[in-house]
Amino acid sequence: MSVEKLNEANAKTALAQLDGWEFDRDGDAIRKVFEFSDFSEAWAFMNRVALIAEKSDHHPEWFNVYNKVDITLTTHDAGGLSQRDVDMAQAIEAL
Ligand code: H2B
Repeated sequence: MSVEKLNEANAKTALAQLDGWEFDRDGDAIRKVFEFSDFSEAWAFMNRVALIAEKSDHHPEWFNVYNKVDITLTTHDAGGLSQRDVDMAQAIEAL
């Protein structure tokens, strides 16, 4: 699926509405670190994100240690940040 990279203005507007998400990789990605009470809670969260990712065919780059889940969203097909990343971040926030 071809997806367009968001321009800087649209990316900033989108990010302003996403609690705790920040630009990474010179604006080509967005990132947030989630913290839970323990590994079990973190893993439960990751399971739910994984279901969203498979359903939307859009997959996070993520890193987990114990109770922390560090998520980076970028669109490889677009070579940067796209609406798909924003949609994914919103879906994660809605969990
Ligand atoms: N995930 C992310 N984050 N970016 C992509 O460009 C992407 C993806 N592309 N998941 C999808 C899968 C693509 O590889 C398949 C073929 O649609």
